[in-house]
Amino acid sequence: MRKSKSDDAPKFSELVTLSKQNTALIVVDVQNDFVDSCGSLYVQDAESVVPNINRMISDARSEGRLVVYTQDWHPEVTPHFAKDGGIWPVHCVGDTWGAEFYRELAVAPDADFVRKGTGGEDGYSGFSVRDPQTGNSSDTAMERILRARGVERVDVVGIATDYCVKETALDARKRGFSTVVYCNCMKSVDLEPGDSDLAIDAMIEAGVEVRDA
Ligand code: VGL
Ligand code: ZN
Repeated sequence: MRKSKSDDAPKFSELVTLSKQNTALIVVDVQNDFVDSCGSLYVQDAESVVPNINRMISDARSEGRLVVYTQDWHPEVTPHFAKDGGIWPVHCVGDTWGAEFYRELAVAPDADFVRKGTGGEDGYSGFSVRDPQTGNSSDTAMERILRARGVERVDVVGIATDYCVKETALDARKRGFSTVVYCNCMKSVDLEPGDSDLAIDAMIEAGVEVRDA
């Protein structure tokens, strides 16, 4: 006998999972120098959002969704650092403790990883880096990884709200991805008081959805 239509229809829970399939999670720079209180560019209270980030990672993995981790990954000399003409203390030098993922971050071994700044480039977005001499921008592997998996929407979490999270979210919007950031899954450097609010305003302005996880 022919099955009735309702037998074939996906259950609500299956629909929810299906609708999330094209959503990837981007975990931005949850590294010792930003998150450990001994780190050289410690972001106040960054460790407090790590359990929320881990919950997002675990949900994404249990639904079979793509998780991409970014890492700030600088050479010892780069115009990104104050000692070489930039504004930042030395941080996240490749292959040092400061560049390692924070010990409590749930790192999925089969995930994708994008390292930024490896050739001394500047910039904050997980999608692109900028040559400090020419000012030319070039893409990281991020967009290719997302497109190869048919991703249309990205959830962006991590450090820091006012730099790498913001620039990654803005770049995601520019490239046509629906983009969501979660207030309880990010923290701000706040070089100036209010930078966090300015970053959130800029993201909303660009069409990024801002909410709690
Ligand atoms: C970042 C400052 C310098 C970040 C990276 O991950 O937000 N901030 N380098
Ligand atoms: Zn950096």
